[in-house]
Amino acid sequence: VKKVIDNSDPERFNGEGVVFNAKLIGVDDVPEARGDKMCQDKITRLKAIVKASGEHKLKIIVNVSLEGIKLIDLRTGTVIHRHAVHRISFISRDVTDRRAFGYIFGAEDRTHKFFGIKTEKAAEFLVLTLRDLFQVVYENKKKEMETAKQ
Ligand code: I3P
Repeated sequence: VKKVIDNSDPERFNGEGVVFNAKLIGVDDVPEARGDKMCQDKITRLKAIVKASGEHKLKIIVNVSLEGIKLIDLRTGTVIHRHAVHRISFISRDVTDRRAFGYIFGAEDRTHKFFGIKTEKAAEFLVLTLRDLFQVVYENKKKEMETAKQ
């Protein structure tokens, strides 16, 4: 039985959250926390690098939950990256490829890392899910602050 995901249900990010099949194009440092052109240049570059390597991109599961984004190696089940929502500074579509997008993560040491991802279906689904997650986390935080004030 196929699990039906209600895309308007804010509770869908609770617990295990939602998952997407994808591949990791690559990861690299970027100088800024945001920027469309910077991200487009970076994803183009990362695609060229992985192509030139002749290797397959790593198959991953992108897990989206209140904990943030987890990138999991599909084959081994190992979590290879964990990114809390408040540290994700930018999400960028790849305008040349409907199945690709990237995001920027602000690390503890204040460097910015770009993660380039190729989704199995349109990247739009994942991008919109992330937008929703940010909204839900924001609303939760707001409620928390209001409760704390009372
Ligand atoms: C593959 C083709 C696939 C691509 C795959 C390539 O090349 O471009 O579309 O998967 O990448 O190897 P070929 O047609 O020469 O077999 P994606 O579309 O998911 O990128 P991969 O090897 O990195 O999985």
